[in-house]
Amino acid sequence: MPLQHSRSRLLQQKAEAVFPGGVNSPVRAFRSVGGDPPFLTHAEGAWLYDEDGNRYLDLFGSWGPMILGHAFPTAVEAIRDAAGRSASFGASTASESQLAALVQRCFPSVEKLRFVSSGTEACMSAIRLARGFTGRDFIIKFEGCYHGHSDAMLVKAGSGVATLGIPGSAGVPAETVMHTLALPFNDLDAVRGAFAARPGQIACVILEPIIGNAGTIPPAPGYLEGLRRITEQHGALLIIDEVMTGFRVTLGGAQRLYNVRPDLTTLGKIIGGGLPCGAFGGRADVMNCLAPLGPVYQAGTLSGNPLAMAAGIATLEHLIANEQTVYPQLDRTTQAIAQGVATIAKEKGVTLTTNQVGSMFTWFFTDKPVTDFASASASDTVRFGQFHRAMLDAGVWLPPSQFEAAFVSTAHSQQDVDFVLEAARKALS
Ligand code: HOZ
Repeated sequence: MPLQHSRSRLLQQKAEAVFPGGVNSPVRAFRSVGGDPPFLTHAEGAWLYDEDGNRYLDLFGSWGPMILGHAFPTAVEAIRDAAGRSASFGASTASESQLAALVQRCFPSVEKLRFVSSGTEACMSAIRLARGFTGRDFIIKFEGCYHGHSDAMLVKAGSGVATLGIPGSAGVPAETVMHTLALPFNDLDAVRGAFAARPGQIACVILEPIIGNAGTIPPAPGYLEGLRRITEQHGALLIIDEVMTGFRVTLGGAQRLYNVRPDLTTLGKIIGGGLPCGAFGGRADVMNCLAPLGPVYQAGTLSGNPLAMAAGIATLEHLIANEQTVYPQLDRTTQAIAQGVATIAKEKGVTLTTNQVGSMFTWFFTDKPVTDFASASASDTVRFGQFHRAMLDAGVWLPPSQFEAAFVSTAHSQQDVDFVLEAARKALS
């Protein structure tokens, strides 16, 4: 029997009167999967609760930050404690340096950093910095990678842009993106070609090292190392966007997993323990180009916000102290879910390609390997929508788009794995 969403439906109608599409971020409207977006009241551990009294096993983790599950006790306590001392100062606090030290412990390539309020800001600032440092205008990004919604990045982007089939956003002047080169992912020849065509003009290459915003797509063996070599040869910076993968696929992100040292790294999601926070950082000589030391401007009233710092510190301290148990556990749970459902699909004659790296994964409805945005887009997204609705009805909340990664947390238990497999048996019937 389908779940009842009458209160959520009413709230959605009210929301549509004030928010475009009834939402404050487009993919939340469930347009590409259909059905009513449930309105949530609270969450605990791996479970989400909605206005109609339904509960759902959470496989999207607020799009990535909730690696320890919802309402993780020490994070809640840290946020409460910080809030009692003021929600914002707009001035320096010791907590900023404390979180910075934890970030540096996980990411040795981050010699200096800046906190910002979102992944969008982190990527936008890193690109400006790369341009300022090199004195060059062109940037290379990859099709299906999403680096936030700043103008220069809205070219062949993943996430909501891919979900809604928007080729590039209206409102972005052609002049703003004329220096953005969007190339196919996992194709080093395309990158070599772009550098050959524009010698001395390309400031940086930015990428999601494991794409999450076109569904999960890992890098081919040698791809990241190849990008490192090419950027070095041409005096361009390599920016690894670890907004999704940072503290997720290993404590030190994808750069540790694949042993590649970028010039700059962007971070978000887990770094703020669920509160709005991002960061960008890397080589000290590059970071020293930022104002007030250098000519590249970047600022923010809520940068280094004390609540976000407190939640980030509590989260990273837990991950660092428990690294040896947390990451193997996340891998095992995710493997059991991702491969378990793949096996059920096979038994039922449903063709699935399952991409998984650590605790991020995606089921694509295709029999072909998914290695780039073209192959992700060729999968059956209508079938994904049907699957999404059936899983939601069976009590499992997947990301509401084929072009978003699913995330598992440390709060997911063996019973939760069994619950997902049972739901999939129904959904794939
Ligand atoms: N860009 C986010 C994940 N890729 C989606 C954010 C949201 O809709 O809340």
